[in-house]
Amino acid sequence: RPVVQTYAVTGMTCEHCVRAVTEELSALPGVEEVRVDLARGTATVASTEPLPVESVRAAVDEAGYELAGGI
Ligand code: 9UX
Repeated sequence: RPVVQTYAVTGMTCEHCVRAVTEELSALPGVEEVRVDLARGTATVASTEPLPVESVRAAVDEAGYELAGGI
């Protein structure tokens, strides 16, 4: 079954931010589903294997935002 982890992402303020983060995280190997909650400032990722935090950080950075940590 998938591994589900929620991360705090800072800097997202609109639906375009949400889309950018969703697309970058979705491109990581093994990711099956991404749900970004703009109001909470979180991204929840379901993946086939645990994701290296540095991969998640790099994806969020690539989108233009900052990974604040795991929740
Ligand atoms: Mo919306 Mo997000 O115009 O950085 S894309 S604020």
